[in-house]
Amino acid sequence: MAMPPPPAIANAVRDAISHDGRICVLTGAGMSAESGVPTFRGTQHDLWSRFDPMQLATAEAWRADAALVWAWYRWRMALVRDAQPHAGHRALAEPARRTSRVTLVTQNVDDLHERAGSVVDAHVHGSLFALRCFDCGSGHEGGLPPLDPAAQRIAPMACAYCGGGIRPGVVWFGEALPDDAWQVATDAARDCMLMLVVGTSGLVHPAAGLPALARRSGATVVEINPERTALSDDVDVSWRATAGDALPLLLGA
Ligand code: BV8
Repeated sequence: MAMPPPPAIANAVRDAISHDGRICVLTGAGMSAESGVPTFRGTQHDLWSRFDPMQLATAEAWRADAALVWAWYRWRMALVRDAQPHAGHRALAEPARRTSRVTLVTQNVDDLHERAGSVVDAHVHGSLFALRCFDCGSGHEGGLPPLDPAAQRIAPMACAYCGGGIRPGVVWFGEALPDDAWQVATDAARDCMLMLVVGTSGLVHPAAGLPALARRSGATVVEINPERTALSDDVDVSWRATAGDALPLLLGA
């Protein structure tokens, strides 16, 4: 069971709320770890030690073997569908319901924040389930055919407009982040009085630059992560705790 929040963190949250300051929450894969969604780095079960991101999470990989890439994303979609939001997701949803001063920015492509009742202001790396055509970009409304979990390769669905392959709505490496989401994220970083950085290794750019942007803009930056990260030296307080333990303690108060 996590220790109570370090006083510096409890004070920072209390300050922000008492001064009606804006709070920006930036989450990464660690936010969904306790829901059973594998992170990308850090454990032997993580995605990138089992699969090569450059082989699966790039437009080049799709051009080279769309069926391999699609099968991998169908597998991840099934994982997320079977997962449930945890107490940390719910703890984040509560204050956001009570005050519009909280901006939720996530690097996660899952929908666990939304299923916990949060409004996500920016999915900077896109969303698994926002399907669109790889060629013409048209959105794909239809559902997903049943999944054969053993399939290593699955032919993508065809676009109703141009016949192109339907891809997941995520941002692949080498692709630009969605302008609107990135604008919301950078505005929130600049305007916030407090930024909570939850469950990110701080290795994927440009999102990894948001905590430094917030700090340069005068915000107090608090990291919540059971491990040290690339960000730990550039935050005001780093709390060695999990999202599921820390957030209810911090936001429940
Ligand atoms: C771009 C969608 C250009 C896909 C993802 C500057 C320097 C170096 C490299 C670059 C740079 N600028 C750009 C790059 C290249 C690249 C990049 O950053 N590479 C890195 C790997 C070196 N960036 C890009 O390619 C970006 N695009 O630059 O385009 C451009 C510009 C204009 C026009 C055209 C092109 C696109 C980056 C987005 C890639 N897509 N996801 C998919 O999911 O399949 S990123 C993907 O990895 C996830 O979305 C996630 O965001 C990221 C993983 O990071 P984290 O979330 O931090 O997760 P991680 O596993 O690493 O860490 C988990 C943490 O949680 C750990 O610290 C762990 O301790 C902690 N934890 C574990 N359990 C818990 C916990 N914390 C709390 N509670 C727990 N229970």
